[in-house]
Amino acid sequence: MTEFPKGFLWGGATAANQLEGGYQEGGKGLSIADALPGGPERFKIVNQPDFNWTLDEKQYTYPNHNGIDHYHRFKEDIALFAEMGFKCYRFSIAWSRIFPKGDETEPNQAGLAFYDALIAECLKYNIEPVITISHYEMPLYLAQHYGGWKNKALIKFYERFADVVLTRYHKQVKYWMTFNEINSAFHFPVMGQGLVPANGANEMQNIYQAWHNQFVASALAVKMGHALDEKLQIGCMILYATAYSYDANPVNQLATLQHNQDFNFFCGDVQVRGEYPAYTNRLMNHFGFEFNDLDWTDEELALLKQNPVDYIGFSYYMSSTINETAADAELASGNLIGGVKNPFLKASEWGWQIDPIGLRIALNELYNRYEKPLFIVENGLGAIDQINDQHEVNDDYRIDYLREHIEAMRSAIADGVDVMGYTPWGCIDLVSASTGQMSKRYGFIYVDLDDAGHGTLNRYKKRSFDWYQKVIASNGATL
Ligand code: BGP
Repeated sequence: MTEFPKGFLWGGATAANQLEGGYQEGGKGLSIADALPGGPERFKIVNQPDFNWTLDEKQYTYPNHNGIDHYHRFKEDIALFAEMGFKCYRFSIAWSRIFPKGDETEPNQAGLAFYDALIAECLKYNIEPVITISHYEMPLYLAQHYGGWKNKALIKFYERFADVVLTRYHKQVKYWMTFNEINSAFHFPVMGQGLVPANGANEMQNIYQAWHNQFVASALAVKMGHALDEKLQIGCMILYATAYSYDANPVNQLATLQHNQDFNFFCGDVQVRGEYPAYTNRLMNHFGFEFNDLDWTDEELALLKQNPVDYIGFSYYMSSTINETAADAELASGNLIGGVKNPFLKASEWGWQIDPIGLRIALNELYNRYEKPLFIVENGLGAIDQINDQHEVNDDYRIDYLREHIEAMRSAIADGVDVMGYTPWGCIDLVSASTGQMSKRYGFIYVDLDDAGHGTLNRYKKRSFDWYQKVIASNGATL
């Protein structure tokens, strides 16, 4: 049986806006996540033409603001991660804790003090911190007053933010990612880029301009990080969903190829290879513009070329199936990336089609394309868990999901793919990004909190907690 490499980074992943709470404590400014409506309709609401960035308490519902109160309970949470045997812990730094409005020149010391303490707590247990610099949480002020990432001014602001955290933590933190799921803006630019609909639809040209600005900002972070320490590992982070053609019809095969280019690969191609891919104008022409319509300079393109990322971080939850011809194919409702139902796969309660073999394919596709180390920084099953009177959660369905995906990862390693680590998403229950609710849970640790914000906030170990502890202790041999 293929073994996982020595030093394999087993751990778990979270994001500041989904668990910290304390949204106005320690001098933190508001972030876009603080102003997103709660509830399953959040993406519909933000795509209405009249959506704008206000903190409207009527529109806003629990629970983004309080998260799971990790801001006050991080020591308890990290101790539980340590008990599971985590080798690493992926979390993000809330930009608005460090620069409350985003365009200041001096950082907020209280915000830095929080991350000083969080990182120290990880290191106390020999847990390697893995930091996402920006995870769906830019300062709200930058979205309101600058229009989000389509404005080139944000490059400077992000550079300042990245400079502060890289300089402060580079001796303690080796692994970094510049933007969470950068390609997700294709479907929901509001979270990653702070863009709101223009004339009822997000204009694609804005999204590509925003991406270009993010690519430049990311390359600047890579450059700064390597100047501080050439051994720092700074990655990109892609939302990857393996895409299949619905059938052997060449029309669908071509659509699948283009879907892969447009969605799965475009951002990675720029960030890993350091240049815009050959299909860039094919893709942009489809949306009615071309690369030359964007605002870019030769210096920026040179910066991209000189500062590719060191590894590819990616999230993997599901695959998608591409169909352009079969009118009777049923749509895969619920998931945010679309496609049609794949008759060979089961889906989660949210319509995310569960596909461990698709992970093996993803790892092979990404490695064949880039030949750089891969880091699975999100994977997992969102489910409604039941807790009994003894505070037990028997989440065998989650164990099954994770086991099958870890087996697929092992097979990919046997295929020759270089995989650095695995950090399942939401290792402790937290607020869901797509629904803004607590009831969609991923954790090994149950948090007593409901969608209305009621609960003791007590933490309880689920059955998967003991299971994952054994997986890590055996370096993946016991599944
Ligand atoms: C990814 C995000 C995470 C996370 C996860 C699960 O897209 O990077 O922030 O939340 O998906 O999604 P959800 O919470 O919507 O189930």
